Amino acid sequence: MPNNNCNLLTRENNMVSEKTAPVAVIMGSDSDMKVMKSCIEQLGDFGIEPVVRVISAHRTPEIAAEFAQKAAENGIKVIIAAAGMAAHLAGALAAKVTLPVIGVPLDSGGGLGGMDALLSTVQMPPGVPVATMAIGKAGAKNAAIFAVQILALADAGFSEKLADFKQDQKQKVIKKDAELK
Ligand code: C2R
Repeated sequence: MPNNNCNLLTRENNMVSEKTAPVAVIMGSDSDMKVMKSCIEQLGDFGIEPVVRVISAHRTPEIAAEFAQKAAENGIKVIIAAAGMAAHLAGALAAKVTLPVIGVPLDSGGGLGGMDALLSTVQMPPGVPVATMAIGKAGAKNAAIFAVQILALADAGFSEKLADFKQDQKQKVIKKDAELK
């Protein structure tokens, strides 16, 4: 898995780090990390160091089920699940939890530009929702913000950080506009 600054929950030599965090970022492959880095960084900007795992509903179905079964008791409040191609990861996790699941469809270069992942993530049957973001980097970043918005419902500290974030974003656009004049 590519190096990154977040604390990973990995299975190496049968050792599993027991890190806990309110947000988990799960991706179907380490090849998704180049895009999902922006999600992890955005969470970091809000002071959240997420649990990060590579888990595949297709390739490691037992681990996906085990992760979902233990997510709530491990302190996770929101799950972000990102995958490309026939992206069943978010839906498979949503099937097993009552926690909110945010799906990020990715363009993994299969020739369909991420539309494959978008449709497989968004078109969930009634009763098993996945809050689906835009394809790729924008969706990855928005997934982080949306997760914080969910946490902010019960945490005024996050509400304040979100208000600051919006204000900062607004000021950046106003500054760019002024620079054109
Ligand atoms: P590789 O690059 O490892 O071949 O993966 C991954 O998210 C990745 O975008 C290619 C793509 O397959 C996706 N993948 C899924 C699932 N597991 C892996 N869609 C799943 O369980 O849905």
